[in-house]
Amino acid sequence: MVVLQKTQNQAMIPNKERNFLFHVDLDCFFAAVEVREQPSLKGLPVIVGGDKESKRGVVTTCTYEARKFGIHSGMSIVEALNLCPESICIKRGHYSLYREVSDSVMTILSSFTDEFRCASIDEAYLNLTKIINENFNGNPLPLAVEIKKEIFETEGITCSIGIGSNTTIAKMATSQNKPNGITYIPKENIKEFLKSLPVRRISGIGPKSAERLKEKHGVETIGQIMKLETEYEMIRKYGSLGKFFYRVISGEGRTTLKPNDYYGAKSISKGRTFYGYVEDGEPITAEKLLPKLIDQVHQRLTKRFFRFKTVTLEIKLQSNFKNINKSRSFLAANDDKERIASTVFEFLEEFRNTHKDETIRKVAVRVSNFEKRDSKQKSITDYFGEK
Ligand code: TTP
Ligand code: MG
Repeated sequence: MVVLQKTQNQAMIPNKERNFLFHVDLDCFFAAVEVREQPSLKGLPVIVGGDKESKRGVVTTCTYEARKFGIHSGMSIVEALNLCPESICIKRGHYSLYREVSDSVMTILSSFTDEFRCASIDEAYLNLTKIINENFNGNPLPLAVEIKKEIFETEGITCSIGIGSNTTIAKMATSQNKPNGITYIPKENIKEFLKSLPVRRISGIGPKSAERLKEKHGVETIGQIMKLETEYEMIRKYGSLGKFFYRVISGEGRTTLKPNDYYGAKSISKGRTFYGYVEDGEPITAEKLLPKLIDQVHQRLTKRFFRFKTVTLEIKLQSNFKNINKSRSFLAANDDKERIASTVFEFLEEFRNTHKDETIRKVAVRVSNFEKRDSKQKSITDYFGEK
């Protein structure tokens, strides 16, 4: 679903003067990964954290189906099960898998712009001002759709995206339309957007500050704060918070990002868990799946102008969920699809010879150790060129 909030004034502001800050947040992240791994859980109220038998623990996160019953992060399992006794509890989450998926998502996001900042395990900011003004005629929506598509195609999970003229508004916009939404708040719509929101939705206003504002001033919505017009009045009434409120309401905020230096695209990988999947009545095998994965990895590689030195085949065993990785590094960087294919199939054959009784649960192809062919900013055709 796309929520596009516009006013007639928008046409008056030249596109070149707009800033486009994106905030991307994965939907019910840990729970989404668990559902992806166990597709039979799809559509069910699933809770990560807590033990159904002993009724101990707290909800780390839960699917949107569980949220319909009022279950949320931080709630005790006892309370959650009272609200929805049929909930499925995953006692021990797969934390290393969440980290892997997060890294993969961050790699995708960081490939859209150098101005990228990872804010937590499942959220990041991107400054896409230049590319949107230069290549998308000031329309941020096609890029938001592309980002969602890449994440879904690669990791099989959804995210929500908020777009605003600064990071504060972008983050607030994300929560407006979750899960799987895109919300764009143009600068001239900020006041209208903020008016009905609870004060707590402003990033930086925690539950304690919100409680104090309610008790001391009877303030619950941002609209109530907006009744005061000047910065002076806001400071007089709310102290240092008043200065902060004035900035947010006036649309002032961070419009550039200091990138984290640890997220460049370090690898491109494409994998699939195929336990239980069948195609044309036949179980899917690694042999059948690999050409498709190799194609997808190669497409991403060339889209991003990367040349790899290392090829890896990752195999997860069904018997004990252990990963077996086989890698080979070449002296010279290249972007040759045949090289990926021959290396990967050689590794698979080796694996079949040495693990005759093992069933493969997941297979992934990874290329890494990059050199960039051309470091120019991506152009529109890199995203929407022929496939
Ligand atoms: P969030 O993005 O806050 O939550 P979420 O992704 O589960 O749900 P939403 O769709 O509302 O974004 O946090 C990301 C992950 O961080 C979440 O899946 C689980 C973990 N987490 C904790 O470990 N402890 C916590 O208190 C919270 C809130 C989240
Ligand atoms: Mg999230």
